Amino acid sequence: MRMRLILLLCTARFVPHTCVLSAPSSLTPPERWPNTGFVCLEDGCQPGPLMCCVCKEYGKHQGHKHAVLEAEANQIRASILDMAHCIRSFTEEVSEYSRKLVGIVQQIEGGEQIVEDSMGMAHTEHVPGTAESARSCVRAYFADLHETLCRQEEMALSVVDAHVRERLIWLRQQQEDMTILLSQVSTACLHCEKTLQQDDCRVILAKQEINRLLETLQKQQQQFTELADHIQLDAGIPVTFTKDNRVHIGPKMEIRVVTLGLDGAGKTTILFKLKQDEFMQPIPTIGFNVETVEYKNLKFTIWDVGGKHKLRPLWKHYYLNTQAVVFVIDSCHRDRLMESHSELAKLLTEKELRDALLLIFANKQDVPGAVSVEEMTELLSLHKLCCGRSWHIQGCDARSGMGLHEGLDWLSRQLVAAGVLDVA
Ligand code: G3D
Ligand code: MG
Repeated sequence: MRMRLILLLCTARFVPHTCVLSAPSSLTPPERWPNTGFVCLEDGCQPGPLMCCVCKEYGKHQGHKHAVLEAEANQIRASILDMAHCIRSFTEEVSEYSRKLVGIVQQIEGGEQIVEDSMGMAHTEHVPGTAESARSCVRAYFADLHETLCRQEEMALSVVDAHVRERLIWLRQQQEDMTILLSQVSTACLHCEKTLQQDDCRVILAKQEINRLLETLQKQQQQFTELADHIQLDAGIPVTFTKDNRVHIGPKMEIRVVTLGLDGAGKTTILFKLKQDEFMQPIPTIGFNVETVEYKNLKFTIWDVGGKHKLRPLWKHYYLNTQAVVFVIDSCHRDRLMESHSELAKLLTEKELRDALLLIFANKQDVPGAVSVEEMTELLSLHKLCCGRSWHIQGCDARSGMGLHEGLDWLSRQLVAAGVLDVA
């Protein structure tokens, strides 16, 4: 910009000089006159002013002057004025811009400002700049994250501690049982040995008691064998993590899911289908159904809560510790889509479901004319409604089971922290 300005000023300065030096090559055409220097302005010469050097009255006529030069100079003056005007406003613009730059730098850096207190006393006050505010914002975010992580760590450790405690209690109980068993067995052995050394008459008398003893021992041996077959004595504590930093101990990860939606949407049918893989005639759910569905490495505890209008206020009692919400919509009931939308919108404002995954089943896709997944997404403005959370919409037919496992697959992928548990 600075270079351009200098160039403009140079051009302005050189224009008049060039004009003065230029000379006509002939007397005619009038458009060349502005380049001619001196003209005769005497009456007789007026119709066709000529350069004084060729005026036939040269010497008598006094009215020679730099008329054209003057006009040209005036023109140049005018253009310089114009340019000066432009430069002035340009300068103002640049100054204004510079002032703004200074202001922005101040706003970013912050600083001291003099303020008057209620007593009229002036004192300086620190005004934080945007840099400081941004840093505070980052600090607050990470402090919050840190707090959440600490809380999650405490919870995860308490899960491990509870597991270890229960396991040790059980193992110690087993140790005690084994000690008792061993002492019972050795007592029985001693008794048998003693009996063996006695005379025939006493041996015959002890027969019943020995039989009872041996029977008991056999039973205990059987129980012990069964127990030993079922229990793997392994000191390992396999720990896995969900994506929301919950800890899980054991081969199957347990996930708490709540199934919600309007009455008649197909929640119970979905639950039955997942549980038994066969269609049963559902009866309207009055309270709730709860089933455990095992799928891949996951163990879903699914709470199916009644969707009738009167029961909906009860939904919130099922939100605690819920990792996923399955919201079922009847795709062939267009009239009730807006009702579904408002119930879903209410759900999404619940604090306890803030981190819960959302799987939407667009059920009854087998019914001709059912709203497709794409149309449902559009009609319920799902992208807007579910913005900022993990959600997925899955078309399904609960009667045949079509789409149900795809939905659970999505949940599995979302729930298990990457690389921690093989859900394939
Ligand atoms: P709810 O638990 O959400 O209230 P239900 O819903 O599971 O009780 O189902 C309500 C009705 O819808 C039931 O029919 C059920 O058979 C039917 N239904 C559920 N899923 C589907 C589906 O995918 N396709 C079709 N065509 N029907 C389905 P009834 O006749 O017993 O009311
Ligand atoms: Mg039901």
